[in-house]
Amino acid sequence: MKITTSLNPQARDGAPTPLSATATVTVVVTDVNDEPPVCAPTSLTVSMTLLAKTQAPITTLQCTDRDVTPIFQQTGYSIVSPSQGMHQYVNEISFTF
Ligand SMILES: [Ca+2]
Repeated sequence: MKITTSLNPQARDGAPTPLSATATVTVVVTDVNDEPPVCAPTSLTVSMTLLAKTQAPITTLQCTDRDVTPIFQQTGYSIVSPSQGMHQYVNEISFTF
């Protein structure tokens, strides 16, 4: 995202018959990655029976990012706990049994 706007400030002297000049100031506001992904819910507890189908999804976790620029909105998922050795960064995540 890039927002551009222009201002035209005027300078005027203090003479009885003032003289003035103007200038153009262009302000460019660019987006930064200032929004972290947000997951809803932030915690999931899933119960399943031993008769559950294998390879079937048992839950879905969806996270969003409020940044405007597409590259700052992309979310990836990794499992960081309790399997501390497993830090795989993927574009989507699903849990299957
Ligand atoms: Ca972001």
